[in-house]
Amino acid sequence: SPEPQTSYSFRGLQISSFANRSWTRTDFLAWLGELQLYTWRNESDTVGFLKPWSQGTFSEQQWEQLQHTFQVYRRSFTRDIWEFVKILHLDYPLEIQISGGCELLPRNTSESFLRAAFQGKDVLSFQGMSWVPAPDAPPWSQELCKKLNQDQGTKETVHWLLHDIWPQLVRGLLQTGKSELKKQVKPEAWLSSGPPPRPGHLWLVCHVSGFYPKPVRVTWARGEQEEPGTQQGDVMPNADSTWYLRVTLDVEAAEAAGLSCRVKHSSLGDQDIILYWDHHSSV
Ligand code: ELG
Repeated sequence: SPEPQTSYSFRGLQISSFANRSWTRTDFLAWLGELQLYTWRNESDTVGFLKPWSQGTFSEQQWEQLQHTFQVYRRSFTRDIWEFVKILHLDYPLEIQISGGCELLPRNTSESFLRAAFQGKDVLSFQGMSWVPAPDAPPWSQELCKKLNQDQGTKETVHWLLHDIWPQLVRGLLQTGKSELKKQVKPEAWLSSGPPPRPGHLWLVCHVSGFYPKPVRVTWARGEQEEPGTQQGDVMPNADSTWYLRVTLDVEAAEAAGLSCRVKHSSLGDQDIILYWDHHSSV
């Protein structure tokens, strides 16, 4: 059965667009697991909370300090890029995406990462205590890292964010957001048939909808035996922040009898949902 979600990863994303020498914008978004907790739009001076518990267990003052760090960073980053573009003779428009995150691990340890992409391709990441060019990055990425690595103060701040602040923030969020993070919603499931893939065959569809959290396992089976040709679709969002999944099977019409669709989800405990094709009326 699907693992109960015990580890939550924290993910932040910075999207910076530089259209020309004067037009630029930077937006930030951050998630804990599948829940978006923060948004910081270019137009805004402050980081926006998307949940009442987004501040975690940080005090007002700690949060102010953290936000101030990000305000300074946003201004400096934009200035830096304008300068790099001049020095390196890069062409507009440019898109920079910076993603970072952390995962709490057993025994009070954590793992963090920070990397940057330029025009959609990885260019550099932060490793240990320094900036490192990505494999296959353009040659100027070396120069850039050399330059960034000269700023000891910034490297210390990045290290502090990755290894102290983010894990601390996540630990707090697991407390303040406990009830929402523990939320369980049971799926509904139903069967239908799709357009026959070829003569003499049936296209069986098992729909599973309305579940939360996201991890789910849906299989077509004959008795206890999983059917080999099972095709799992992508888990898709419903509008009410639950999830939807369809799992299909192409079978010879004569073989459809005896097949069943089985749904395992944390909200169901051990009571898997089992739907039998034989009992399905509208074949
Ligand atoms: N430093 C001010 O990433 C993602 C979170 C990073 C947080 C960094 C925060 C530190 C900071 O804002 C800027 O530094 C001065 O003031 C500091 C105290 O406030 C210290 O005293 C420091 O020693 C002093 O220099 C600093 O200007 C920094 O360079 C800002 C941007 C750093 C940065 N750059 C970056 C650029 C990261 C990834 C990728 C890229 C370029 C990608 C592709 C370019 C074409």
